[in-house]
Amino acid sequence: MLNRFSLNLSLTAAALVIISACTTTTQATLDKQVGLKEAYAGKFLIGATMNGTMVANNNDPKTKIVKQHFNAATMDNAFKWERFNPEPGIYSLDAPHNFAKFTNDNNITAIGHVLFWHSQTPDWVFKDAQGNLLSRDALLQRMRERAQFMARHFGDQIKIWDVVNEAIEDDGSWRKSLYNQIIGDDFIEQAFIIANEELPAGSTKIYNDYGMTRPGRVATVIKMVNDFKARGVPIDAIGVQGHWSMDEPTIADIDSNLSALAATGLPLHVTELDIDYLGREHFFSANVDLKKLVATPENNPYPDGNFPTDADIKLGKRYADIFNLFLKHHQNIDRVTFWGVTDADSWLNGWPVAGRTNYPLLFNSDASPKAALQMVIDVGLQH
Ligand code: 9MR
Repeated sequence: MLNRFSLNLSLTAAALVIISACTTTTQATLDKQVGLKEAYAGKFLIGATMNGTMVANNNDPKTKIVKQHFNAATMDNAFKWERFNPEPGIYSLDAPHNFAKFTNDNNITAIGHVLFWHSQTPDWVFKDAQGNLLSRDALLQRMRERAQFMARHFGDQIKIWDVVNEAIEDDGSWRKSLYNQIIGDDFIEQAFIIANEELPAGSTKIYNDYGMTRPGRVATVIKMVNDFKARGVPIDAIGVQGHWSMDEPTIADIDSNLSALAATGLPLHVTELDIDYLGREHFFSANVDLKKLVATPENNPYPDGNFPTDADIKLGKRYADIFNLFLKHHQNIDRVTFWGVTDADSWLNGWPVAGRTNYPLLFNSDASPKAALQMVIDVGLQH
């Protein structure tokens, strides 16, 4: 899908890389460095997750990184039910409004994360004033009101939504969340019907999950999507989170997984990419409810924030392999979003081992670029 515009950009970008390679790394050089978004122009959007501090301050170094490198953005927590609407009738809208303004001002595609998720949802959502669990109809109505509120306040700016997050277990069974217990096994279907009726026409509605290479989960996702399409249940895209580590899943597994998901005919969004450099101990998943392990010198080798260059290059190679694969599938991939901007923002500093200093993203904690950043940009420029 390389058009003349993106070719020109790539050539300009390549020239800038050569210029920057010939000079010392001054701030001016960094500012001129070709952005990730230019390196992948014409292939897919490149996004990052932002937080409330970043969207409130245009001069935050991380905000500047977003403007330079990314053309899509997602808030990490601000739209989750717990943050957004912690009690009935109480809304926390500063960060969401700042996000809408920031993305609009900077021509960045805004992603809504997330309408319905079993986690980070306050108890009151599922209960009546007496503390009893709601009926199916009452919960569906509450979900509808949330979608209506989003449409009313953010419909002009946010046109892509993670509608349901993580509702399928590793073994492919429906997660027995309160949504599932109260509504039944058609919870996901009902969520998409409501989102379709309430969000602005043309909004992209995504089913989003982690561990998409797990055979049980991917089989259910594919079956569900095909069933939805056959029965006219409105779903528009599949979100592959991409919380991966250095060796899991393998490139071959990701490759066949992307092919299998794309065979549904829906576009794919890689929604939450990061590479857990330090590893997952004995399990592989992004289930935040799992028991946390303890940091030790063995599993926390760089506690002071100094990531050695050879490790940085290893990380860059892993990312380069993954981005080469994304390019192979680019006709089916609409967006690739990193879950954070710098290492300091990553949830992987707290999971699965509490208190580790992890190095999963392309920018160091002080907002300086890693070697891995240029390696990912180079992959884009070579295509
Ligand atoms: O990045 C989010 C982190 O700040 C929160 O503490 C955490 C709580 O669950 O959620 C993180 O984001 C998650 C996302 O919303 C859904 N997929 C897994 C992400 C990482 O846990």
